[in-house]
Amino acid sequence: MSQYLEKVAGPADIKQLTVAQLETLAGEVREELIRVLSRNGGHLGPNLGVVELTIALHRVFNTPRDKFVWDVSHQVYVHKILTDRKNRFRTIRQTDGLNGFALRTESPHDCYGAGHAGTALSAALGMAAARDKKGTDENIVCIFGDAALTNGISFEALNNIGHTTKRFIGVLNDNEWSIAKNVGAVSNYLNKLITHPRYNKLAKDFQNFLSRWPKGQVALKLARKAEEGFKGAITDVGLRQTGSLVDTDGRGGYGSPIFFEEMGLRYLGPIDGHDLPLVISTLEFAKTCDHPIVIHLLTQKGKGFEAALKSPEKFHGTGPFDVKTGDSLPVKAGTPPNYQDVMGQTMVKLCSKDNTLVGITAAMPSGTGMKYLERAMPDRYYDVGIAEEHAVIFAAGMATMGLHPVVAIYSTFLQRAYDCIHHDVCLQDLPVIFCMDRSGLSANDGPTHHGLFDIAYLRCLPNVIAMAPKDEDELADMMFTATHEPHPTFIRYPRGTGEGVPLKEQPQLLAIGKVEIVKNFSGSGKRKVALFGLGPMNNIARRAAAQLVAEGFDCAVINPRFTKPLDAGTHEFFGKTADVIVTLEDHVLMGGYGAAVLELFSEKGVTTPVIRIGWPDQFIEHATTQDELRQKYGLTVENTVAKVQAQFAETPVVSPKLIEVA
Ligand SMILES: Cc1ncc(C[n+]2csc(CCOP(=O)(O)OP(=O)(O)O)c2C)c(N)n1
Repeated sequence: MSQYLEKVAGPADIKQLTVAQLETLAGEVREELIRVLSRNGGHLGPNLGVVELTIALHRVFNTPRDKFVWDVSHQVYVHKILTDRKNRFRTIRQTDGLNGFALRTESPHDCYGAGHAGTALSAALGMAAARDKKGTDENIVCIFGDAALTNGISFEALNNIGHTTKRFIGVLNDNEWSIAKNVGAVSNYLNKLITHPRYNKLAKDFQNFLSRWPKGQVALKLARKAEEGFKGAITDVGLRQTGSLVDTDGRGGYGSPIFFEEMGLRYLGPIDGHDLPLVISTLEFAKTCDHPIVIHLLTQKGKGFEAALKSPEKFHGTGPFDVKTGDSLPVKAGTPPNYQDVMGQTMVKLCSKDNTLVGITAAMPSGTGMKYLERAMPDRYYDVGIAEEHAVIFAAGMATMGLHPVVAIYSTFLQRAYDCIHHDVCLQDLPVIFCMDRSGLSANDGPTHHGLFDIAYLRCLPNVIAMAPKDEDELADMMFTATHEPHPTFIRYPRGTGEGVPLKEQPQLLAIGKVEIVKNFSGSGKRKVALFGLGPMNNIARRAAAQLVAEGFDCAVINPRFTKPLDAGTHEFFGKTADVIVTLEDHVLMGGYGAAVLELFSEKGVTTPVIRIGWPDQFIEHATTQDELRQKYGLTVENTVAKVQAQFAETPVVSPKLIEVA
């Protein structure tokens, strides 16, 4: 039974509690997070790490008037609980429930939506600039993780802050982890800041100093004084860092906050992000600053839950788990492998035979399956951080030197690198292989994560070869085929488990731009339906065909394999021999595979009706399962069958083509 959480109906209630009561509240919030996420799954580790920070933010600031902008916003669960959504928290990531990210339509306390990394600093700076222009005085607080600093956009924003506004509060939530361990020079730099012995001492002094004082003007004044002394000392160390001080890692000395200072931000920290009174005092202090400021908080991902502390990567985003042990719920025997595992294992297999191949991930070694390569052949593996644009151009550079890079990026995150795909890879016709995981729905995550646009954004680019496997074995074939291509190749495949087909020992080469005819017309003379089921939708096409055959139709099922180049001959042939064509795709209809078929038919003068099954022209919400959304939007066997039936109900019983066949 919670003592305080029950009584907190909104941020105003947080302001009524003492610091000791808020500390108890922090424990209750953690219990609620663990309880709900053990059932629903979600971003447990990141949220356990920001409990004190979020309480402190709501203690010091007043949303919705003040604005909190969260990077990625996967760590907003505590904010949701403390604002106006506590009673609905148990519905998070479920159908009709709360979204797992900040969502403007969900609450006035969510001033900016996200799901992709690296956007918060720019958005918050835009808000600050707008505020300054309007002459209002709300506080804009940007909360961003250490991994957000591996992202280019964050740096573009940092570059602008100093000369754009005088009032900007950045909170760097540094837990040393991205999803996997954070990578690169920025991560090293932040570590150096933390490990400086003198700096730690000063930070401790500073913490002790602040925590001794009650809230209020005196504390604020002294806080400022302390901060000034602290900063001066550190700057001094920074200037002398090539001197007698010993390097922490032998690669360039201790860190100094000069980097932030030169960017025009006052730097304060690092401070213990779980020391609630200290975080509150520091934020109070930041509120009074008439200069952009960044507060460097050290937090622990998974704080308060042993299993999450032990396995930060697993609990970054977890499925349901056992609260006592932290173990994931057992997978049913016979469950097919995940696409990402097949991709990772195939990568290792291909790399062991072809030493021009290398693998690149943008901070998603587990999510994409690149972790298999990391383990098996670390010298062939690159994690570039949350830096999709860089990943693509980096691959382009490698390709010019004779390597054959495989870039594994979720379809939705690849959107960010569109210009790099166009300008660097396709325009130069470089042999980069793109493995686009999560093409299709990411049901629990929702619209920020659904990968429903890649066919449209790729098929208009020259030199592209774009494929979609109907099952996990064909994914391996497509990867193998791509390694033989001197052009950019893109393979889209869904989240989750495959079809359960056996995996061949050796993947086979596919003919570029050729379909697979899964089942041809029987020649029975009945009404002819040709179903083109792309990727995982081929399964639905096959099942719909079986039902239609039982209802008296003659069905062909085609696995298109390629969305570019289209197999023009086979599409035209079926277009001219069938009474109805059905295209099925796990993609938006606009600009997608079905649209490509319509364009082709228009060029070839094929007038056969085409039923297109796919996602409508709207952003698709989140839901508990993919199946629920497919049911709702008609990407199902039943709807396919019903549409075919309706088509024939609208056309004469005996079509001209039936007469021809007869
Ligand atoms: C553009 C983009 N690429 C990849 C991701 C996947 N992703 C979600 S959270 C995350 C790590 C975030 O780390 P950090 O900002 O340090 O926050 P933490 O989870 O450690 O609190 C990544 C890589 C994403 N959301 N957006």
